[in-house]
Amino acid sequence: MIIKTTSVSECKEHTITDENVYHQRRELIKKMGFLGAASLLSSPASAGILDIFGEEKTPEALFAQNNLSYAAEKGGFAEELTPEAKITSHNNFYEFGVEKQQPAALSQSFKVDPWQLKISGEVENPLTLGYDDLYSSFDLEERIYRLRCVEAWSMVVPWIGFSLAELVKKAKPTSRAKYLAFETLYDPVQMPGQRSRRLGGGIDYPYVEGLRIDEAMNPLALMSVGLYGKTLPPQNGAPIRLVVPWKYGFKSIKSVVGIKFVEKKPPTTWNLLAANEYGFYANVNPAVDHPRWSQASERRITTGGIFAQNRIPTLPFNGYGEQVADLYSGMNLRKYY
Ligand SMILES: Nc1nc2c(c(=O)[nH]1)N[C@H]1C(S)=C(S)[C@@H](COP(=O)(O)O)O[C@H]1N2
Ligand SMILES: [Mo]
Repeated sequence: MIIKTTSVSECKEHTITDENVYHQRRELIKKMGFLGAASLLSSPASAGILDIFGEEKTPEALFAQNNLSYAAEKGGFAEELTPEAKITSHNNFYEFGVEKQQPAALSQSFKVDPWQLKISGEVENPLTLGYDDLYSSFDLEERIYRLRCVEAWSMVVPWIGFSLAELVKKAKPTSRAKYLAFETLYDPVQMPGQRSRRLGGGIDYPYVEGLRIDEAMNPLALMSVGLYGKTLPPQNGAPIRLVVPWKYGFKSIKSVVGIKFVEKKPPTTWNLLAANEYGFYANVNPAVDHPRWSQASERRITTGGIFAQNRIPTLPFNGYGEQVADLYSGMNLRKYY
């Protein structure tokens, strides 16, 4: 078990952190006031998550030990964070309804402990992670990422999670492993969208997604277990979801129960539903419009009201081109949309 603990003193941190980011972090830590309150009030959902000192911890208490300076390490991230209340009330999670407010309303009794995430297929080391393992098997970090939905809205989210690359390394892919096939929980009793075509938007469940193995190994690809310093709320994909910040949001599959290493490109939910509108790659690309709307700009969801304009230009690869463009060199991104 590797947990990155913070040994950096507040003072030293200030000196290495750009002013903007520092204040942003202070804000975040203030919002994380739960650290006192929540960990005292709520009994741990599950006993048995141990930190490096062998002490029993809630996931939130574990998060609090972690180094939250990712944004600073990356040279600062000056964009305004989307407020937590918006990130957790404006969701796409069709298993809990197609309207933006439905997932928050219809998912609150979703049971995430026990959980099993099964890693299988073309690997030397197949493994199954239980609920506790999600928080204690890998080095947790905070990552502040833009999230750009294919519907042309976007947010800035402070995720907590671990690098997907670490999981791939642990699984030890064989030479035949070319893609990762992800699968969301199938549980129509708990997920009303899986029982009703109207609520579920006509998707054939379970929701599935995929990445090429080199995409999965890119350090930006994150398996997220929290946001704003707390465990993920059900509507954001509890207990564990993928976050691929350079791709449209639908690639960031929620409530994952399976990751299978495979030889052939796996089917993906939105591509199955409308192949001419949603490709396998789905890299954010302002130059390639959706057949029914422009992708040149987006509405950034900030502190403004629902009618706030906040229209900003969309960046190639959602602004992460420097880190990921090499993955697609020589590819025609109009054809492989
Ligand atoms: N299983 C599952 N994963 C999903 C979806 C979904 O409907 N089901 N919606 C996707 C879409 S379209 C987006 S934009 C993001 C939204 O994530 P958020 O609600 O945390 O902002 O989740 C993605 N992951
Ligand atoms: Mo989306």
